[in-house]
Amino acid sequence: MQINSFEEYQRNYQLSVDQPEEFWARIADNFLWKKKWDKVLSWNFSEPNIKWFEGAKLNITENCLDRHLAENGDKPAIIWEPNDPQKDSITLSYKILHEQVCRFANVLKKNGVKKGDRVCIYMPMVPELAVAVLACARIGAVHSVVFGGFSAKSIADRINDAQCRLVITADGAFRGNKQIQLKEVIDDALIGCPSVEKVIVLTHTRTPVSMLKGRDIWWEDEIKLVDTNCPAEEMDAEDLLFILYTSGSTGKPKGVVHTVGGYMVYAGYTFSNVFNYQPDEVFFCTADIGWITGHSYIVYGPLSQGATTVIFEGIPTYPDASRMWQVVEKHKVNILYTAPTAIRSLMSFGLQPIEGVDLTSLRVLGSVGEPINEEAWHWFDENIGKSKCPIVDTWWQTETGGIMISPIAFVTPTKPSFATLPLPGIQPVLVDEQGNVIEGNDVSGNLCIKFPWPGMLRTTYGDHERCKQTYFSTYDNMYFTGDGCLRDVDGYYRITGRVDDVINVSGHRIGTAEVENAINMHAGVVESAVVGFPHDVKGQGIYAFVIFPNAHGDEDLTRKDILQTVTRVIGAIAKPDKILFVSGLPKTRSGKIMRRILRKIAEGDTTNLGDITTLLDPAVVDEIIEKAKK
Ligand code: 6R9
Repeated sequence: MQINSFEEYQRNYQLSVDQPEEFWARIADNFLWKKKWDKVLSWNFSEPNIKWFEGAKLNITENCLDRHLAENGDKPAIIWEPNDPQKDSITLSYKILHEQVCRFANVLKKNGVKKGDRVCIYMPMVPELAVAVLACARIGAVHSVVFGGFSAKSIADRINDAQCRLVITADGAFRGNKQIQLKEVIDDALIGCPSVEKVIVLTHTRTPVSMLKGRDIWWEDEIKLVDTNCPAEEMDAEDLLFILYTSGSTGKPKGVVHTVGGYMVYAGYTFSNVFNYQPDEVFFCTADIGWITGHSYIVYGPLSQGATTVIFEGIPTYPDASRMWQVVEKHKVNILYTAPTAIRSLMSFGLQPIEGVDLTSLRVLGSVGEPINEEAWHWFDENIGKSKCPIVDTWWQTETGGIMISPIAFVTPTKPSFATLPLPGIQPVLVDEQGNVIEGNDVSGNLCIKFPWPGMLRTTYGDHERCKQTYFSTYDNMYFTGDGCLRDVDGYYRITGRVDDVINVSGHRIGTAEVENAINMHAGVVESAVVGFPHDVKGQGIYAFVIFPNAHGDEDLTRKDILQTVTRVIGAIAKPDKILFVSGLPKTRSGKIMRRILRKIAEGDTTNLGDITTLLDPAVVDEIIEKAKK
């Protein structure tokens, strides 16, 4: 299923458009099914109702583990690199990983988890996180991984939305020179989560934690009570595999739902092709498993292809800015998949951290999460890839399950800051505000996809109407991505950023409405408006305009109070970079905040604010501009 030339790509692409069912059936044949499908695809984008490989039976963990045992049982499946470089790394072979997954799956069963039950996972980046994820999949439980940076309230909202029965966590996590008290956060969250019956706690940082009788149990104790024999649950292709929450235009994060068969095929196919993965290569994706990139390209994609995948607990700048390169050298990484924000941050340390580090193992570089600026692209290319490694700038989303528009390494000619061309099976269209499809090249518009692909979301958990409204109602019969995009003279795609009220901070999606809700929870705040602004390292920063009538006393302290409130409500990742106290917000006569104006002010570009005559009180704009200058 690997594409090896541009001509082959074109042939495959054409086939995927002309005969999508034949195309995907052929790809799906490379996976292990307990029973093959009756029908490859049935769909409509109006309800929406999307089914891939209907009637097929499988278990994704047999594809990620069992099928590699006979020939590759001793091959490393996971290489774990700890936060502290002085500590030993750990390698788990496919055989050992299989054993651990089966054993932990039995722990879940013993604690009452059944097929279809939801399990929340809130863990550090340790091998046991992958074990927990795969153990859920083994028994047909639906995992909902929550990133370690979210607050107790965010976790509680997610647990309640999915009605999770069990939580898997650890005492704490190491991140650079910080420790995060994960169990404490879970304890706070669970005060408001009646659906949770059991909490399994892994020891990692070994900080003191409270253990509630009847509810909290230790991972290490539980695994002693079960054996390693756990037959894989037979799943329908369209059974739920996982829920992953992501931000949108409205205040409440959505639980994006992925199903077993299509997701597996798409994650595996894109992994194998985009990175041109070769047997025995080491693949290092620097994302956290708490995000979709980690789901698809640390766990499911690589393991389904029998690859060796690196799990890195730490951060690129700890203990110093050479760490990521040290990890590459130490584990002889062949493919490095990271984010523009990490590249920009490491760029700022100059070339010294790379000096003397052996990066010759690298063959392919990847970028994901946000637009990569040309400067960062060239720096990555020249200093890390030594101008020899193709860079795959991969555009995709939590909702798409896997990479959508991207070069295929060694196949697609690249162009800095362009995601280039759609992968086989993906039919992008650019649409104007009125919903007209924009044909031809050298054009830009809103990016939509007009035909289903196996990895696409099926629904938003517990609220199908919301899925329809968010993705399938803006334009008829199309999936709307929320991104703006241009197609250049060569037909190459360049993603220009979100066109909705979502900000992309260091590759993390944050809804402006979510941040506003959090700020507004502070007792003294009357109203707030949040917009994104260009940030040298993070890509975008968060700028909050806040009406706080009594902030005059100590503005700095009030700012800190607001940051603390946001940290409590969402998590530290959503803290505004700038807070400006204002006496009013620019509103239209119908009461809508004109964000366009605030965005301009946040960018520091006040020369052309456009038409402000429709504002209720135009004077407020001058006041904000004056304050923003200070
Ligand atoms: C995989 C992931 C999705 C949003 C997406 C877009 C932005 C992702 C990008 C990119 C430009 C790329 N995005 N990859 N923008 N070039 N190569 O990041 O999923 O967290 O859901 O974010 O990220 O705006 O809509 P997710």
